[in-house]
Amino acid sequence: MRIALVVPPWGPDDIRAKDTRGISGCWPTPGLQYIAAVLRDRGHQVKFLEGFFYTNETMRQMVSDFKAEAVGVYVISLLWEQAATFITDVKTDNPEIFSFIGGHGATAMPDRLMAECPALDVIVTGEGEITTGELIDAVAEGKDISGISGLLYRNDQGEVVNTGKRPMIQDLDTLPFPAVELCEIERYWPSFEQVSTVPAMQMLASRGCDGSCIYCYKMYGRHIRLRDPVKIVDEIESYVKNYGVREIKFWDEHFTYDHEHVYRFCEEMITRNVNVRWWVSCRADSVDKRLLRAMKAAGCWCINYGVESGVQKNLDTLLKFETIDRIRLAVKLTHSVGIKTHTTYIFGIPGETFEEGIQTIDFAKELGSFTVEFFPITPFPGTPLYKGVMQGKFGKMSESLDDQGMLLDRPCFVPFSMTADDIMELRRLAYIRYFLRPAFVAYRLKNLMSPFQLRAMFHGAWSLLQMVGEQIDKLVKPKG
Ligand code: B12
Ligand code: SF4
Repeated sequence: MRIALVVPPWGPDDIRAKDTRGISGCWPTPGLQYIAAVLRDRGHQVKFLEGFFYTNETMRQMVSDFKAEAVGVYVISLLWEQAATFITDVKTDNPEIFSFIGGHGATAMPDRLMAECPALDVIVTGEGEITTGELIDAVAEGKDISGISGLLYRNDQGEVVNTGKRPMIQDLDTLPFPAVELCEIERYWPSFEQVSTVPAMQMLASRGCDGSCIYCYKMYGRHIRLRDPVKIVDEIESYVKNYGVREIKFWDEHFTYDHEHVYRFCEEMITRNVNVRWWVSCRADSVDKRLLRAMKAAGCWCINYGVESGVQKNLDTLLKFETIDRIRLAVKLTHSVGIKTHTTYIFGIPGETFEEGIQTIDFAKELGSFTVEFFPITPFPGTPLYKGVMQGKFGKMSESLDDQGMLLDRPCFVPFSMTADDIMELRRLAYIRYFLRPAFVAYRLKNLMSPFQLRAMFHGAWSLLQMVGEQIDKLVKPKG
C-alpha cells in the first residue's frame, strides 16, 4: 500500500512565544519514524511529509502526486486544528483515501477528535508500531479491522467503536531502528538550546517512567522497558557512519532508571570507541558520583534535570517525590565530574505565589546550569493535572487546544494563586536575571563547544533583548 506519513503543517509561530522564535528548530518526529520503519518492513511504500517544511496546500499536492492510498497523521493536542484541516482537505482531494492518526494528542482524547473530524477514519491509540502494522495490512487486503486492538473506528452505522487497549511491546529490541532515511534529514536542525553541535540525531534507549508528576502525560505507563545496550550503540554507529553525526540527544523519560543498564551502555560506547557526545534527561534522585563518572567517560556532556520549582511545597504539589536538597546534590555531583546541566522550571503551579516564583529563579541561579528553560505550566489532556483542572480544581484554563503549548505568549492555565501576567512576568524575569550576569556570560564564553553554540548565544541574546524590552514596557505602562 502507498502511505503518506505526515506531521501537519506548523511553524515556530504555532508553538513558540514571539521572543523565542529565533531559537526554534525542528526534529523529525521519532514516533512517526518508528511507524514508517515498521510499514516499510511489511512491504508498504512510505512517504514522510514534514509540516515544518511545507504549507498545507503543498502537502495536499504531494499526497496526490504520490498517489497515496492511506494518510497517517501525527497528532499532539496543540496542533490538532492544523491536522484536522489537512485530513479534511486530503479527503476532499481523494475521497477514497484511508485516513488515520496517532500520537499523544490522539491517545489522550480520541473521542473528541473522532467527533470533530468526520474525514478521519481510524485513530491508533497508544504505542503504535504493531497496531498500525496490522491495521494497514488489513486495509490493504480489504479485511475487517474490528479484531485489531488499539483502535477507534467508525462502523457501517457511523458509530465510533473502540477495540480496547493493546498491551505494550515487551521487547523493544524486536522493533526496527527508526526510518531516518525516509525523512528529508538534511533539512532538519535542532532548537539551539537542545544540542552543543551538529549534525545531531535523536534516540530512545528506553520507554516509560515510574514517576507520577501530575503535569506529565505518560503514554507508556510506569513500567520502564529498556533496549539492549549493544543495539543502542549499533544505532548510534549507524548514524555516525551514514550521517556523520557528532551528537546524540536521548529523549528517554528516565535514562538512569537502571544503573546496570547505563553502565553496560557506557562500557559498550568505550569499548567500541564511539566518539560522539550525548545528552540525557535524568531524575535528580537517580544519579550518584560513580554513575556520573562512567557517563562522562562515555561521552555524556549534559544532563537535563526537570527541577520545576525551588520551593519544596510546590514540588510536593506536583508529586515530584524529589527534595530541594537532593536536586542541589545531583547538580553539584554532575558538575563535579565535568558534565554540564540543563535545568528546567515551571511557573503557575497550583497554589504557587509570585514570591515563590522569585524563589525558584533564585534557586536556578544557585544551581548555575549551563542552560535553563522556564515554562508556564501546561495541563495536557490525559494528565492528572488536566483532570483536576476540568473538575474546577487548581485554577482556570483556556478550552482551545491551540493554546496548549508550554512556550506560547500567554499561559493556557492560570492557578487561583496567580494571574496570567504574573506567570509571564516571572518567565521574563527568570531569563533576564539568569542570563544577564557577567559571571554567567563569562562561564558560557569560556565553555564554548562549537560554532553552533556561538550562534545559539547570539539568538539567545536577541531573545533576551526582546524580554528586557517587554519588561520595561510593562513597568512604564500604567496598569489597567
Ligand atoms: C521528543 C519530544 C519532542 C521533540 C520532537 C518532537 C517531534 N516532532 O516529535 C521536540 C523537542 C521538538 C518537541 C517539541 C514539542 N513537543 Co514534545 N515531546 C517529546 C517527547 C519527550 C518524546 C516523544 C517521543 O518521541 N517519544 C518516543 C516515540 C517512540 O513515542 P511516541 O511519540 O509516543 O510515538 C508512538 C505513539 O504515540 C504512536 N504514534 C506517534 N505518532 C503517530 C502517528 C501515527 C499516524 C500513528 C498511527 C501512530 C503514532 O506510535 C509511536 C510509536 O509507538 C514527549 C514526551 C514523552 N516522554 O513522550 C513530548 C511531548 C510529545 N511533546 C509535547 C509538546 C506539547 C510539544 C510542543 C508543542 C512543545 C511546546 N512548544 O509547547 C512541541 C511541538 C513540536 C511538534 N511540532 O511536534 C507533549 C504533547 C502533549 C499532548 N498531549 O499532545 C509531550 C507528550 C510532552 C508533555 N508535555 O507531556 N517534543
Ligand atoms: S520524572 Fe519526568 S518523565 Fe517521569 S513522570 Fe515526572 S516529568 Fe514525567
